[in-house]
Amino acid sequence: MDYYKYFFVLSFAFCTYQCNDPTFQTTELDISKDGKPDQFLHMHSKLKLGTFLETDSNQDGITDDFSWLKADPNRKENTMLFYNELKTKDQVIKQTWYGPGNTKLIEKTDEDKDNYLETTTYYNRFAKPQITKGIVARIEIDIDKNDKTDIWLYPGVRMEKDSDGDGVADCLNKDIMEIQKAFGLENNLSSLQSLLCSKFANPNLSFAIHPEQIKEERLKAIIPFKL
Ligand SMILES: [Ca+2]
Ligand SMILES: [Ca+2]
Ligand SMILES: [Ca+2]
Ligand SMILES: [Ca+2]
Repeated sequence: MDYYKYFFVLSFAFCTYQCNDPTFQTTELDISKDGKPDQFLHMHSKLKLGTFLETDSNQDGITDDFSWLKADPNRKENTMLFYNELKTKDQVIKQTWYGPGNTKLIEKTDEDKDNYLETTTYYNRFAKPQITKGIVARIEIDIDKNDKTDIWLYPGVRMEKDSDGDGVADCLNKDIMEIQKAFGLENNLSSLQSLLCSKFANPNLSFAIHPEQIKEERLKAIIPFKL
């Protein structure tokens, strides 16, 4: 978690710096074409590069979508995304980190809307822009908000759980239908938590403990371990 804090401090310092610096200028865009600007690209005046993009995605006059990027307005196809954050009512509801080629690396979300981003999605190498299917390698959920994963989901394959709270996966459920049903419910966190789980006869078979065991390309996350 220190990584995230470090990143935020850096990002915040960067934003504060650029907002106060006359070498940065803001370009306003009217994406929704209603005559009011709803997107603000903060550009480095000399480099002519966009570094920070704010968007009011729901047209309520308050920006809610923030991207840290490197964007040349004349070569939009070369835009590099680094990080995106979505907010609602001043609460962060989603954070996404990107890698080379704007491939999604990690996404943190608040599924139960309690202002704690308990769900982390780790993407595979197929998570390129515009691709939405087959890109999730695993999902980790920290149900009790102690920064230790309680549930690991490997889509279409298995769920692993930490049943004794030591942060180490110790049991397994491979009933895909049951897992998918629980995951689709509104109270999916508690539904997943209540599913039965069988102790590992051999902990070496755990994907969470031994991601090197994973053979299927789709299930290989770019970042194999919890950050
Ligand atoms: Ca808004
Ligand atoms: Ca939450
Ligand atoms: Ca936990
Ligand atoms: Ca455990």
